[in-house]
Amino acid sequence: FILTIYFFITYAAVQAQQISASETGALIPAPVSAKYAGNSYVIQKGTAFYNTTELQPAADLLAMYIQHAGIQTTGVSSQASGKDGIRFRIDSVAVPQPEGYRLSINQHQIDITAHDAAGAYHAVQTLRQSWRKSPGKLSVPGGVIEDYPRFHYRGMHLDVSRHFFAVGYIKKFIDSLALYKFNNFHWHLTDDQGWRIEIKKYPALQTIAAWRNETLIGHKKELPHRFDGKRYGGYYTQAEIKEVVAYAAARGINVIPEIEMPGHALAALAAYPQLGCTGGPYQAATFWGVFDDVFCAGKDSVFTFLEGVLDEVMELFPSPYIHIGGDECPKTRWNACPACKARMAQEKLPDVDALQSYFIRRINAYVQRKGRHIIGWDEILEGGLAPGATVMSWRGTEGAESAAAQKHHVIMTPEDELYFDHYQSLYPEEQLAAGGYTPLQEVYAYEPPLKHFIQGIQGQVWSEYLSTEQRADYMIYPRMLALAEVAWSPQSIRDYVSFRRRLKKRSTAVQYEEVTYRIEECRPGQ
Ligand code: TNX
Repeated sequence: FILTIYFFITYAAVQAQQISASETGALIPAPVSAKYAGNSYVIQKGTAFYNTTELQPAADLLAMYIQHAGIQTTGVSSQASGKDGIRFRIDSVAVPQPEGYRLSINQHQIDITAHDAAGAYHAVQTLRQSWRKSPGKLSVPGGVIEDYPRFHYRGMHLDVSRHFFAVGYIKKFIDSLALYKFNNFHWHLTDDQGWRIEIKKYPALQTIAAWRNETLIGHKKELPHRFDGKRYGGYYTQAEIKEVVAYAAARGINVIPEIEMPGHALAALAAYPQLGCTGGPYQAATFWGVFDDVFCAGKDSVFTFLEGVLDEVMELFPSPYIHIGGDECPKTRWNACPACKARMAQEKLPDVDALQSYFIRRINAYVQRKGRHIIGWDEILEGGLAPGATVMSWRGTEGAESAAAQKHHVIMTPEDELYFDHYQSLYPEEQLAAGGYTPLQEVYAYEPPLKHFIQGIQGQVWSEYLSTEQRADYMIYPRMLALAEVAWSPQSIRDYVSFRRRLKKRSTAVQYEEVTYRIEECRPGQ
């Protein structure tokens, strides 16, 4: 009987929300407020655009999406206003929240008022999620949407070291981040298994560090195809990196490069063995893990090398933040290394944790001299935090609390809830994953601690088991959409039932986004 009542209540709630879901146009993340009324605006051949100079890039982006939908517009006019059409303007009084926007739609116009350039990009993505396609037409429901983000930093990470993903995939991923109102792409470019960014000063990073011996890949049997007996890996040329950074910028997304140090450095050591404590020889790792051979903290040549790398990285990435890794650095080699001991004596460092802190502080000072800030995983707290460093807190909340107490910025990246390399169900058919169990609902229920101190949240996509784009998509979608709503929408309107219904609508848009969504209640492959 109780069950019957429970089902009835759930059913009634679903019925009630179905109405509101059609009203909210199935937007993900849910907007702060949406009131639908009046007639739709129809975008069609010849639709005019009006904008202010500042919002030209957002207007261009919208024009491009419309064109991709098969409709020729007249292009973006520099006129500030006109009678009929799509109008962009900036007004930080009418829309006081950073990244905020207001969309006002009737049969004559789409009026976009944005707090700033970022707000205009978000309005464009809301339109892109809202329109309904018919031949030669896109119709956008009439009404007013007011919207702004809950968290200032909304990020997704992608590991391209364990498996290399082509530029085309990276761009598709970035476009998808924009669609769901993320504003940062954390590009994990180096690790033990491969160095993925061209550094002109150090060519062996391309000829050696970018490749691992595929015949030795530990779990090769469980992974499909792509293993053809050749060397395995790849890297992005500097021209490709620039292309990706520009592509992201045109969608309002900042790209944060990560160069791992002092640990997770085996691939770089394979190329330049003199940078390790023992001098090698080393090989790029053939399986994920934590390895004893790391950059030697006793050698000045290590800092010269890393500064040379960072010089080129900072040329390529305008990001105010540069991620220097800092995680999982065993101190086995440092403990046995005369150069490290000499450094500790010279700098009066009490222990190897302090040596790690010395390492990070020295790199931090270099990065700061160039006007940038470092981000590191929470191990950078060990032995004392470098001034101005932002902490990505992945191992529970202790690191976050300690960093916040020291008035440092914190981004929550918790492994229990936001590691998308974990299993999504307990079905035995699930594709091989790193371990862990993080179903969609758990991501959706995530609530970060210390709201006043944290800048925002980020999802992690570690790729040891993601040997193909399809496998990566399967792990990313739809969990990334749940995270988008946690990061953007007010907590008070978060509602899993509504989210699931909106998600179902979105997943019918598969072809449009060229992404295969994993629908949670289905078994894999169904
Ligand atoms: C931990 S979190 C890692 C990665 C692994 C991941 C697997 C962190 C900073 N490092 O190297 O790929 O776990 O879930």
